[in-house]
Amino acid sequence: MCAVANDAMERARAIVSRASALAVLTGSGISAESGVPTFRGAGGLWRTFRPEDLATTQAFERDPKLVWEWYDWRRGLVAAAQPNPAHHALVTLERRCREFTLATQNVDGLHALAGSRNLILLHGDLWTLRCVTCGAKREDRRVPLPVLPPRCVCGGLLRPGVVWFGESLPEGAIERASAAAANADALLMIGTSAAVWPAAGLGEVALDAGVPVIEINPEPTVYSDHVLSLAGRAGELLPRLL
Ligand code: BJW
Ligand code: ZN
Repeated sequence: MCAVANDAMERARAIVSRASALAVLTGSGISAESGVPTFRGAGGLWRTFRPEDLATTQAFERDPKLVWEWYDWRRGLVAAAQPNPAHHALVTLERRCREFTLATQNVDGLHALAGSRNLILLHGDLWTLRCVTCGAKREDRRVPLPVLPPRCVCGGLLRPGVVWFGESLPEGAIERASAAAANADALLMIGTSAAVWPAAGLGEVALDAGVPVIEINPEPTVYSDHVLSLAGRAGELLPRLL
């Protein structure tokens, strides 16, 4: 028996089927059914690890080896994961829409692996390494990395190419995602607690512009009372939405 009321699902279907321009924001919950841990809530990474020890520039400056050991472990989890029906459903939606923008907070690369094209990586990605000295970037998918912490050819430390707390998002990323949310026929917010800014603000951007927002999440968020909320797992509900 599905928890989502049929009329909520029907309303969401009507909005999505009429939309020719869609914006989507995803968070770690969309990859939960692929076996990738979320951050908050039961089993979330921040239940076991402190973000200030592992996901800030200060933590990296203090102990780059410790930070890299954690990222190397996570790279291993993600390397073993495959896109799930929710990632695949978004690829189908992209093919159907005239305009489709997928802004993800995820660093796991599963949207790209599934075949999503117009992607905005708000928080970077796990497979890009960046030199803290010369700024050079390189892709490295080896798991585990042979030496921790890895070093650049210039001798500088390489860091994970992700966005830590207190850091700016990649140039232009939030601006492009905001423009997509404000100009879409609907915004889908999938598998995010909407606790982290500025990504969480995309829902407000859409609501302020009069764009209908559909949320898919088994747990309520700050948006749930203000949008069309489908309570359930993305891997089940997104394919039904199509
Ligand atoms: C399912 C499911 C299933 C489960 N199906 N769903 C304004 C106000 C307040 C604070 C700030 C602000 N502006 C900036 C800040 C500070 C900070 C911030 O937001 N802090 C808050 C926590 C208070 N933001 C920043 O520092 C950002 N930078 C910035 O704004 O720069 C300018 C600036 C700096 C300083 C001051 C002011 C301005 C950068 C944020 C970087 C976030 N980095 C991380 C780590 C990335 C690298 C890594 O992966 O290691 O990004 S933290 C972590 O949270 C990760 C995620 O992308 C992000 C969001 O989490 P997400 O994806 O929503 O996951 P969860 O676990 O929270 O939620 C999962 C959801 O899925 C749950 O709701 C489940 O129910 C659901 N779910 N199974 C569907 N099957
Ligand atoms: Zn370098």
